[in-house]
Amino acid sequence: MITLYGEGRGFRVAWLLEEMGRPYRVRPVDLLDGVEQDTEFLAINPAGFIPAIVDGDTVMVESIAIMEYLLARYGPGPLAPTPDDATFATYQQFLHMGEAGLAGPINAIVATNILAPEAERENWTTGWALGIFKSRLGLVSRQLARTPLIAGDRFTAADISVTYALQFAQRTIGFALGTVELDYVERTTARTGYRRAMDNFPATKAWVAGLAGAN
Ligand SMILES: N[C@@H](CCC(=O)N[C@@H](CS)C(=O)NCC(=O)O)C(=O)O
Repeated sequence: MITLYGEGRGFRVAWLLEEMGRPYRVRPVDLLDGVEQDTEFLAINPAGFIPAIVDGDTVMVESIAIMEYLLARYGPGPLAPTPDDATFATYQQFLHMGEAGLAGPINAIVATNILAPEAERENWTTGWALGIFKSRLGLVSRQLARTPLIAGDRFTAADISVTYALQFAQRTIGFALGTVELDYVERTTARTGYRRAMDNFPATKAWVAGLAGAN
């Protein structure tokens, strides 16, 4: 059975596995407590970040790469359009943009807000990172004006990638999404796979429950 280390962006992986109907177990990793003592996890990912998976002899990090691995290894099924599909390029673009252009830049702001000395919390770099997020969000909005889901009419792994990123921005820096994005998140998170994954993520569930007005 696949072991998924860590919540956080591990949610993308859990959601995908729920949609694919594949069994997995979640092995919690407490980043806030410090991973230095967690020698079992450090043996899996010496760099100490989450998520990671162990699938037989395969060990992997990077949430989007893990999703691509799982879809290629056990799918793809309807969650990943094949290269001959008209939506393939859009799918690939937003699958990666969810992390590279949306959630990734937000990391810089979150880390600065939590870890930087008070006087250094608002700086050029956080402004730059927010600008990157907003410019990519513009592409998301443009696409959602054309299609109900990010790569067309069908729910795909790119929706998992982008939905996670939009919620990450909402929940961590209180980013106010527009109506089009809010409606989109409502659509994608209404899925059973989302709810099931959330039920396997107690720390995330508790954190989200503590945030006023978040879904
Ligand atoms: N690009 C990576 C980002 C991973 C990432 O930023 N993980 C966070 C938690 S969601 C983390 O482990 N932060 C601590 C660290 O990077 O040391 C991915 O998509 O998996």
